[in-house]
Amino acid sequence: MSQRYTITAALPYTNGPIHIGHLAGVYVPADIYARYMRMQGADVAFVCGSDEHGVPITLKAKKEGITPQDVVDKYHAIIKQSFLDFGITFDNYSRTSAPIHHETASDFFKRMYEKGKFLEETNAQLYDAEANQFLADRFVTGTCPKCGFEEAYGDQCENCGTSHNATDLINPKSAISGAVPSLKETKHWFLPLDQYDAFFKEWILKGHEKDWKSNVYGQCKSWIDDGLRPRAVTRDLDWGIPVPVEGADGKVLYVWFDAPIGYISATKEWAAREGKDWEPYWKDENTKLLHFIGKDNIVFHCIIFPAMLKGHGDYILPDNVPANEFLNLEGNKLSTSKNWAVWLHEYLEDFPDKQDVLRYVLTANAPEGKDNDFTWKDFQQRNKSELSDVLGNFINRVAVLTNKYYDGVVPTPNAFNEIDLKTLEKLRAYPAVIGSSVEKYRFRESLNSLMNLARLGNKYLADEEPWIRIKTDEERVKTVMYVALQIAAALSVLSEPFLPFTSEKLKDIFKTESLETIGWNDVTTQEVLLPSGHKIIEKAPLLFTKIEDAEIQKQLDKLEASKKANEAENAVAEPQKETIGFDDFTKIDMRVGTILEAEKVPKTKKLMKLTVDTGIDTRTIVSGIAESFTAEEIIGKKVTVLVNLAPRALRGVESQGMILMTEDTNGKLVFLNPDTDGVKNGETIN
Ligand code: B3M
Ligand code: ZN
Repeated sequence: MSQRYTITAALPYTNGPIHIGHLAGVYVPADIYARYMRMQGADVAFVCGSDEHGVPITLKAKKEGITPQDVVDKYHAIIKQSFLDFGITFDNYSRTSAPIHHETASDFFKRMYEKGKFLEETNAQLYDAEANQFLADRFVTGTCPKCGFEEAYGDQCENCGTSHNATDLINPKSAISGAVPSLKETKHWFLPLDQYDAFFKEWILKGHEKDWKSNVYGQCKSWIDDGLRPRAVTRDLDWGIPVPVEGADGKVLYVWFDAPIGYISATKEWAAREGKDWEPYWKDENTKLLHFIGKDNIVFHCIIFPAMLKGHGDYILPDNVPANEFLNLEGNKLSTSKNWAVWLHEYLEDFPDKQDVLRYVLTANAPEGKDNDFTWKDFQQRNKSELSDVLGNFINRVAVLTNKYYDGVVPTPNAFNEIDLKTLEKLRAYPAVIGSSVEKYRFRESLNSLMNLARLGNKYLADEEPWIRIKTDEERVKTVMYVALQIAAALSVLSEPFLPFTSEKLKDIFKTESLETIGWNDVTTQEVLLPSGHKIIEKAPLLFTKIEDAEIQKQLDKLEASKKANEAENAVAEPQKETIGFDDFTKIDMRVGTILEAEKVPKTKKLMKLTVDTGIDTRTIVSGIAESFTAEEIIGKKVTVLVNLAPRALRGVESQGMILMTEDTNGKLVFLNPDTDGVKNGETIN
């Protein structure tokens, strides 16, 4: 019986599309792992789905003036499609609004309730009297009691990861009205985490010190050491799964109670579709349950959900929770609300055939042990110097030379010399080397090993120089090309978890579909992967094409636009200057004028020399507007001129006044122009 794996990837909140931070932290590593395990012959259920409840959805709906259902329908469709197009091989992508999930989550709660696993308590909770609503989770922000971060949510601080109760926040503020909340009594059901203290000490502190990642273990230890406290698992909200017990009208399950159960519902839905039994995937002690998540979800997957599973009693516990740290983008934290992100669905529009380039870069840069940064320059660079120059180059050489020398037919080798034997021996070691890194969740390392195999191929060809030897020793070249072809065939198999689209192309190039399938371990055990006489493709497509500077610039411009839009949204007007008397004001002489001529001041970036008709005279004014306008577009423009400003010399040109300007949200200058034809030059402004 093959090893069974239940692999879950965090259910994305359906309040926005997927971005590269989600991909690097969760979905790409989870997919590599699932694909690899399937290639090992494991029995895999890889499940995910949309997290459609919770305050983030309600807030988004409020902001856009639509219903929460509209929000989740919109983003569920986008997310599901983009995962598919990106080659993430979920066995099932479900959603928490599905009836099977409502039923599963309700039953789960009821069972725990009946077993007396909750505390029922009435106590004071934060309340927004203006909005007539209790404030939980993201409906309230305040200062984190642990780290002092000022934007912590009611249930969690995203800065230090701590999970707390909303009443723990210092200086809480309603996210709906901005009001300072009052307190109001309400009844809720609490999961008494403190009662699980001994269990966690045994299970995590003793049991997983060695095999869990140190960032995950460390966070868990700190919570357990701090002392676990009861957590409310119900909320006074109208969006979510109704609390299925009497006396709970108007209450729903806390989103973090229902969401992880979504993994179970997704497995059930999948099993029903496939005619399988879902239960062994969640109840058989031999099944390995793995949760791929980002670091902000650690407490929920290592403490709260396991306490639920344990309290319920029928379920296995996670074997590992390989959480990643965060990916930043061009030096700044990724943010859905600030639109500081590379959105997957937009990436796929801009780079429709480059899924693997992004998969590659996100894996090579994965924030495994610490936060990491994605930059577009690095993306462009790695596509060139790693994917094209290393992998693409090797495959291209092998395919081209095989066609050139042997009409695309794998030659029959002669006796192997020591270098050939060493190379083949190294080749056979790769499945274990790459695989053992994957099994330890070291995906960067495993990808690097895969690339080392391509490097091995390149070095072998560079040392053996078949393109030179062909003139003197045709027999030797047959052996060399044969060995190189074996490496290429191995790459077509071993690249599959990481670069699935490339792997497909490689299989086309080397026509492996006409052979018996080469499995992961066959690379080690099979003497021959591509037999002599086997025919490969005549003209191999390029694996990786160049990414032009203009394409990168377009992406950078998009980010710049987001930054500007954010700055504009958050811009606070400058404080008012000191009060002046009316007399001071009357000293200022402003007139309507017209720009007659304009030319850039040579050797300056910003300055323009203008000839302006002020109605009093025609004079020269030097103005710093050359970055915002061309000369042609401003000639003839009506402007406001401060005419009695003391003249001053700018770059040797005397400026006799000043043109009044302001700035738009993109930082572009705008004239204060009296835009009426009837106003004559020289008209005073007061
Ligand atoms: N939706 C949080 C998040 O997207 C949450 C994960 C649920 S996993 C059960 O970060
Ligand atoms: Zn904190």
